[in-house]
Amino acid sequence: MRGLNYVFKKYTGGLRNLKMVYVINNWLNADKLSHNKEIYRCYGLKKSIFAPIGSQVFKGREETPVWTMRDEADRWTPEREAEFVQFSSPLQEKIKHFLEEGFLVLEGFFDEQEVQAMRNELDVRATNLESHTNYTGKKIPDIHLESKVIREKFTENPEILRLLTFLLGKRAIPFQSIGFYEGSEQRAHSDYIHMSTFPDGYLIAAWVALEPCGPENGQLFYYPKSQRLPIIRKYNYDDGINGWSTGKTDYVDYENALEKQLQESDLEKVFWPAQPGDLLIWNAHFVHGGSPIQIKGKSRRSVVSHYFGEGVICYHDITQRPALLRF
Ligand SMILES: O=C(O)CCC(=O)C(=O)O
Repeated sequence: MRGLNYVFKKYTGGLRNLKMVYVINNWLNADKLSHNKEIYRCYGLKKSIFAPIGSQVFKGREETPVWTMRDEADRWTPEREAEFVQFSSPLQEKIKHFLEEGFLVLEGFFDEQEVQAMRNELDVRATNLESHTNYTGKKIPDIHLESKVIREKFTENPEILRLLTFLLGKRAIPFQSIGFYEGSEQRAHSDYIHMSTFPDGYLIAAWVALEPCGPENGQLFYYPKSQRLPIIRKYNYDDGINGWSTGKTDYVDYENALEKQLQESDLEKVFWPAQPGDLLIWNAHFVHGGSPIQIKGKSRRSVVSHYFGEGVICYHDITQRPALLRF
């Protein structure tokens, strides 16, 4: 089975707009989709767990996104309040900031030794071509699956998981990670077009700097309060979806639509000069990106992990696939 998965990943690039190709991939990964049987039933979704899925399936059923995004009246239920008061008061302030602004920063969350240990994990893979499954050559997808150090210190760090679980309002399940050697130079986007949920909003990300970040090596930028922008879903910009095709899987149209939305808003773009060990946590729909690298080839080692909330429908709107979860 592993062999077939490998062949699929390597050779199906040109066929990836065909829904049938993904159905085959879903069959190959049945063990990572079986949890959906119960979840689909719970949300009244009459669909095979192997079938393509996208935001159009939930059209008209969208509710106000979960409390982490907008629903202020619902934030402080007694249970949540009881858990909230167990965090230190500086962390409580950070949590309030997250609810208003869509993100929080824990400066120096990791000490020098921890940063060095995680950076080594990236460096030892720098010359190992097997790791470079991502075509950019700048990233290692799912580095937490191959690096125990990154998994234990970062992706599955109990302190981080506890905070993310609190912020999500559901148990945070590590879904994927990316180790970066260099800045991504990605245009402004929200992760929600890549990783979506029903009900809305049960995705959260944590990002750690492993060296100083600045204009020279493609520091992150973001737009505080952008989580309140209306969600741009695939059906809002791509009408190429039909019974056979996922529609376009590049997302320039999405980026253009978001850029227009940002220009029409009064949101401010902020560049973040992160220091080694700084941890950034952002909301499902928080707009961010990687700024252009001014000194080409300069490293910007960092790792990001994305987490879904337990028990919701998780899917990739951009490619119309159900998300494969390892528990
Ligand atoms: O690290 C970066 O430059 C961007 C990361 C990012 O956009 C993401 O993980 O969603």
